[in-house]
Amino acid sequence: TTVSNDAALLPAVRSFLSSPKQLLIAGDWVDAADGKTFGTINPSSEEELVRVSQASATDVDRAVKAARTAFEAGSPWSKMSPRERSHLLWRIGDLIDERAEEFAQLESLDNGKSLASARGDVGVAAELFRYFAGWATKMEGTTIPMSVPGRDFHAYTRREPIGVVAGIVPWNFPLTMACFKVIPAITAGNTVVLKPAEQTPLTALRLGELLLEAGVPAGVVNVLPGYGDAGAALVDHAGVDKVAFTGSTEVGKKIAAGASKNLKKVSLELGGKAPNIIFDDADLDAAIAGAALAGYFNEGQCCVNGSRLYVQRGVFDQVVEGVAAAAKAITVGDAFDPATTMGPLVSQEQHEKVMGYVRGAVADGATLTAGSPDPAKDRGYFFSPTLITDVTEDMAVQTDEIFGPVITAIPFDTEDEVVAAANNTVYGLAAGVWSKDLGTAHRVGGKLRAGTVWLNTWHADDVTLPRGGYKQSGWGRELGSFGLDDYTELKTVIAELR
Ligand code: TXE
Repeated sequence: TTVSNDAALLPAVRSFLSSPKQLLIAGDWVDAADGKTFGTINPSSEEELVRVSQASATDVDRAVKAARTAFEAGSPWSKMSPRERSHLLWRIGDLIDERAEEFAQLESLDNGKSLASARGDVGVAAELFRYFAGWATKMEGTTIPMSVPGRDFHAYTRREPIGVVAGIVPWNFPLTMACFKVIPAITAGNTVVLKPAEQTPLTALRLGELLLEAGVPAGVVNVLPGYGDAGAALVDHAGVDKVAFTGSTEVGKKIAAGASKNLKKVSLELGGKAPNIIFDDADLDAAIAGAALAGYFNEGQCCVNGSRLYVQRGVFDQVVEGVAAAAKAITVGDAFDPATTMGPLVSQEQHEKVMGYVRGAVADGATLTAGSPDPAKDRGYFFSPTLITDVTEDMAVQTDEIFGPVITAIPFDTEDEVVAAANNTVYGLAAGVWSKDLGTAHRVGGKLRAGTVWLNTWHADDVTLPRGGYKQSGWGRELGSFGLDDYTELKTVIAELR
């Protein structure tokens, strides 16, 4: 068997994994034009789960044409009323709930996150469909007065879909990231070509099956598993009107450059290096638990992960001790083991990257207060939650996004000093402040240059809330009402009343 814990798998999951996975183009499951496939790996066991068709530029062209045809005036999709779209979205949310355990098992197998964590992600995906189902009927415009002496006008705005949207997503939340792109896009009436990450294609493919089952017309959502070359081909394709990307800042820059050739619309959700600031008047129990959650949730593979911990000097030792204890209390193990509270990292590449940063910090003179630079187990991409002290601001472990369960802790004395240090980064995705003083919390939160600021909490979230990055953490905002703006064109209509 290729699955380490075969017995625990639902029959539906076993059946899904029993045949090679194909591309979804124009409502059909098809092989890649050149017949290429790749294996997707279970990070807990390092075993191949299933072969998956690998899209190339030829497949991208086929999928974009299918999405274009599905978008065109007169197509079943273009004729679907907002209310029908709303009902369809709600139905998909319910279908996901019905198949929740199946999605959770696939996500956990493919990504390595614990089953409990995967179940949480699947719940978010279902809720995202229902949240946006409400918006489909509320894409309103405004009427705007005009003042032209002696003449009468009626002017109003309409929100219209942009066209074909390319969604390119990463591996850390494979299903929810796919949903972040697909759902607002189709809510607004666009069509989509989705490229899941090469590490984690399975739940996006299963979602593709479910969308067809729910009645989404052929070609409205196409799913193309593949590597960066398929993503780049989407960015280059003249038939794509907008690119929505979540991933590394490095690739985000390539996408912005590529899309500028024909000025496609672009939204980007990129890397982060979030500062988490604990003042000495904080509720320390909550702050310590929050700091561990901030750094270690999702194996630390989270763009809003609170990786830079700043603690006021008077409570520094106490907080470091608390976070180190929390790190040591985490059970690292196979994603399917119910005792597991931290699964493996997603891939060997990611494992080597994280290990390299920790070894580098030790070589530079930093202290490992919790964790180890070496793998936690012989097999699987496991990594112990790590806390590093005696860090300086110029160390790579402090400046770079690591994307693993690694927190650095640095003491500070004054508010001005910590705000300057916190903002001294090219990133600006998230930040947090812990203080019982409302003035301190809100004042410091206001000074932090980040798209999300948590006060006395971390990772608290809802599908209703917009998110996105300042600085090199991205362009645009996702979710909430603002999240739809990036998937629509605004048309101003001016009629003269003669
Ligand atoms: O990301 P990539 P990787 C960060 C994190 C991580 C690092 C590398 O620090 O360690 O990025 O991860 C597709 N044109 N984040 O290499 O390469 C790729 O196939 C178009 C933060 O996995 O950015 C995948 O579908 N597309 C992040 C997607 O881009 C291209 C989440 C993301 O992969 C492409 C993930 C190209 N030239 C990693 N090259 C976050 N913000 O949450 C690759 N891709």
